[in-house]
Amino acid sequence: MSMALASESPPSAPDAPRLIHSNASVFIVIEGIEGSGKSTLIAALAHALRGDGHDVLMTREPGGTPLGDAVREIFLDRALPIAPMTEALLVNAARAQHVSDVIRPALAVGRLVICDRFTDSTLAYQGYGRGLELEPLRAVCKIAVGDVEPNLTLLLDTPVSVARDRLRTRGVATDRIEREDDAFHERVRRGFLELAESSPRHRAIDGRLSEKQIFDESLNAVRAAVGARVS
Ligand code: Z5A
Repeated sequence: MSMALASESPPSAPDAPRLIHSNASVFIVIEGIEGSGKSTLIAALAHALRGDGHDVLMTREPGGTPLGDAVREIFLDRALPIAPMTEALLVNAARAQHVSDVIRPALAVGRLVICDRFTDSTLAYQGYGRGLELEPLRAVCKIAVGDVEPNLTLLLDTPVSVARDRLRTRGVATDRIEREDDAFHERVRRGFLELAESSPRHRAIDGRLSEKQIFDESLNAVRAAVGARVS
């Protein structure tokens, strides 16, 4: 994935569409295992939503701020042994900064924020994947985010074998988490699904569908979430 920092909308062109939901303040999160297609979907969604007139901010975790990017380097470093609870605390330290410096201010001025991963990733990877208890993890996440919650979480549910094949084709070097075995990634996938099934603000989408099908389904869900915010 290529985003280094939270990325801003380009300046408006003279014929840019009028902002039709300038105070929508919508927070959309995209979740899924690595290689599930999140970055691909987010780029297409941001383009379409800007076409709808939204002031879109794309961001990601871990990352989104200079501190978040520094934590990301440490977090993904293959040479560094990191204990499960340290992982959870590192990503949540970065998340607290991200919420305070980027997400909350963007929502406060009515922007539409799309974030690649958020608290579900901690529950799925450090909880279901690493085996940490979920309730303490939820408490740590809550400290990091306060009252900031996604209006909609889209889960790209993609089989581990499919995601792995895609990453092989993409040819990017494996990081500290990606190199975990298939059983780990299966637990993470199951975790994401359980979290999605237990909440009305989640929508699971079959990650094996074509990019176009996933995009269409996701855009409809985002537009419905925006509609619910502004009506
Ligand atoms: N992590 C954690 O443990 N705890 C936390 O709290 C948080 C994170 C926040 C960050 O990895 C790692 O941090 C992550 C979890 C952990 N580790 N893992 N595993 P990252 O940010 O480096 O990467 P990622 O977010 O996991 O995913 P990614 O590599 O960026 O993949 P993606 O965005 O999901 O997929 P993509 O790049 O859009 O697509 C992959 C390829 O598939 C690409 O060639 C596409 O062209 C292709 N593609 C996409 N969609 C399709 C469809 N529909 N059909 C066919 N091919 C497709």
